Amino acid sequence: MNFQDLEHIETADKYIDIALHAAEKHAELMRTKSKTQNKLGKSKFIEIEKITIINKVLTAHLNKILESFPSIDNLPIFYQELIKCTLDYPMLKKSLGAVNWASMKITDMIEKITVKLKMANDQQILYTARKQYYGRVCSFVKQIKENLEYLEHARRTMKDFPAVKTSLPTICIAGFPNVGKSTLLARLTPAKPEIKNYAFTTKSLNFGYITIGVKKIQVVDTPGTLNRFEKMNNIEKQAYLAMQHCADIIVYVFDLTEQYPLEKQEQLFQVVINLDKPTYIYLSKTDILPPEKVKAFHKKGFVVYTSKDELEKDLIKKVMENKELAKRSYD
Ligand SMILES: Nc1nc2c(ncn2[C@@H]2O[C@H](COP(=O)(O)OP(=O)(O)OP(=O)(O)O)[C@@H](O)[C@H]2O)c(=O)[nH]1
Ligand SMILES: [Mg+2]
Repeated sequence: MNFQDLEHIETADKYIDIALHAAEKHAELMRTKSKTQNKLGKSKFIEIEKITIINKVLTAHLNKILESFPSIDNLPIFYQELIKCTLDYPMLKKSLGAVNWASMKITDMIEKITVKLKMANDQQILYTARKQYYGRVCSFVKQIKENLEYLEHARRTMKDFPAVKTSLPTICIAGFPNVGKSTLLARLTPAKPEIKNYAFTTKSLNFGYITIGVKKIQVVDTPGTLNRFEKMNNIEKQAYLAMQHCADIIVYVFDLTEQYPLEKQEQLFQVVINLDKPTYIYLSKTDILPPEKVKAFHKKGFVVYTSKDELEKDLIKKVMENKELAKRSYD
């Protein structure tokens, strides 16, 4: 899923300006083209052309907004939850409803006003009808001013959402900062995430893909320490939601080089276990650890992987042995 292509949403005033400008430009062209000598007839023709353009331009812009926003209820649950925790979900729905309402109201008026303009038997009636029409159309657009502003805010937020391929079998890598999560991602996949010798290097989800012939497995490097959900920043929330809603398997990375106390890493491991997903343990940095320390590290009920190759082999096996996951492994 990719929200990068959501188009910029203008202000209400800007849409009114665009429509009026287009109508005026069109009218100029029509004035030179109109053959009729009858002044009233010519005015009617021009006014009808103008309102037709206003209607077309405004409804095209408003409908484009509606079409470009995904139907929220049909989004994968990960994105629905992400929207709920980064945006005002009821306001987003209300705003899309308001744009739809304005578009319909504007469309509804076109027939009535065209009849009115055609029937006008003097210039004054014509101008009054036109003025009323402009007033009402502008008022419909201005009534959704805040909704347009909110949709632009939502678009900018959603543009930065991670592009998770929710249909692929997905492995999330979790663990304390600086333990080697991104390094593991780079070892399992061709991805080239930023790897630095300090904590919180990764500030968004990193993606990589294990390719097995025509099949693919998505691997996600998830940053953050997973505090209580309310205390998490947006990136940590994304990471948690990805683990909760996208992960079919979790790889938890332990680091015994004592940057972070083992006790803290165990606490986070418990949070991950509570997600109730198949979980694998990878012990990083074993090349710089005393072998006895590596040997002594056990977790009841878990295999502790120290080799990336062994881990990769078992992860692929796990995915391919599961009929449902294996079926989803085509991009
Ligand atoms: N010696 C050794 N160093 C490693 C290993 N894995 C990671 N490192 C180093 O540990 C540091 C942190 O690695 P990252 O992969 O960036 O760790 P991370 O968990 O993604 O860190 P954040 O993104 O900050 O949470 C880097 O300096 C790595 O080079 C390993 O297996 N052996
Ligand atoms: Mg990282």
